[in-house]
Amino acid sequence: MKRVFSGVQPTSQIHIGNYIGAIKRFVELQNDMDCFFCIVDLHSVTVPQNPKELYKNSLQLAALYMAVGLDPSKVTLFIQSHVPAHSELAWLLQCNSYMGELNRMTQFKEKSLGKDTVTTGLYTYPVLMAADILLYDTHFVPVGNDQKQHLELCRDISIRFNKKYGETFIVPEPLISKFGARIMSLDDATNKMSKSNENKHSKINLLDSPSKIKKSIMKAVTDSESEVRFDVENKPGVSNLMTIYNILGDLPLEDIENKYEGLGYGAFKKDLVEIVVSGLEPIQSKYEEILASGEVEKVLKEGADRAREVSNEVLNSVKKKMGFVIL
Ligand code: ATP
Ligand code: LTN
Repeated sequence: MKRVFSGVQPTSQIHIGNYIGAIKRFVELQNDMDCFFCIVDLHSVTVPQNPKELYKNSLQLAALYMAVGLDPSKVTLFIQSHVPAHSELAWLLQCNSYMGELNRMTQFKEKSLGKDTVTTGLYTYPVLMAADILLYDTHFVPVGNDQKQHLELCRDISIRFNKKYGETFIVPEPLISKFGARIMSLDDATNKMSKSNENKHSKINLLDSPSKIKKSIMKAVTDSESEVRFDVENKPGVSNLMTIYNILGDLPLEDIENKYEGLGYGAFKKDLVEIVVSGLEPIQSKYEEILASGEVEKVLKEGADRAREVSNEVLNSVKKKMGFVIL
């Protein structure tokens, strides 16, 4: 069975961009592949975190993974910091990657822009991500479009390591959807929907109330026309809302255009509110059920046990190849 690995940071709330671009795809893959889905808490501390919030968000993300339909009997769900091999391989890979290639990472440039101080962890973030992936002999990595460059770096590092020390790593392939891999911010359709955007109406979180969802969608930027038409270049706001409608409402773009011909944005947005609210409702009630059941910790413990077992084998083979003494 082919292996899949992906991770989401337990920072803030999970939004529909994370869901459509990544997590929804995890659910689709779980029946056909051996999947590892990680809560990447080590990545989240590359920028300042409130410890209490980090703790709460990590368990919340585990419950959400299950609420969207990931089945712990089929997939391995775990927290990155529970598996020390991630930090260990990250160090070994840091010694096999170059500042020149990290300097090119656009996410680092964006996240450090205008900051007085930036952690070295934020700089080496992509190498830890490469370690996450390579530790599990991963074939496929489902992610949103913003992670494309990090995946390319991971491939480069693995190919270079294999050349230098002999075949060690499987070179992973990104799985990035042709459609929906970059959901845009509701308040500015030129930027991606992002957890770190402080405007709460820029995004829809999976656990948002119906009234919050309604407000955010009704406020969402469109344009001065009134035609519901998919045209990313000239109508980025409307096209973004149509993408969400298409994926959560399961209606082809052409049918959406026909349905709202002559009706304007008001009717379209009103229906989109319904679609999003009813799409998130089952996730929200399952989430409450899972939290109440108290099974999250047990699932994470079992997940970490399996993850440790699989990753230790790869870590040991890397150490052997590099010449470390293993007793
Ligand atoms: P931030 O923007 O604050 O760094 P984030 O929203 O990107 O955070 P992550 O935990 O870093 O959140 O991302 C989890 C997954 O969601 C990744 O696979 C990422 O590519 C995907 N993703 C993030 N934002 C979007 C988006 N707007 N559209 C589609 N996929 C997204
Ligand atoms: N950098 C990713 C999160 C992440 C990840 C991974 C994704 C960390 N390790 C391994 C896929 C595979 C992000 O979403 N910002």
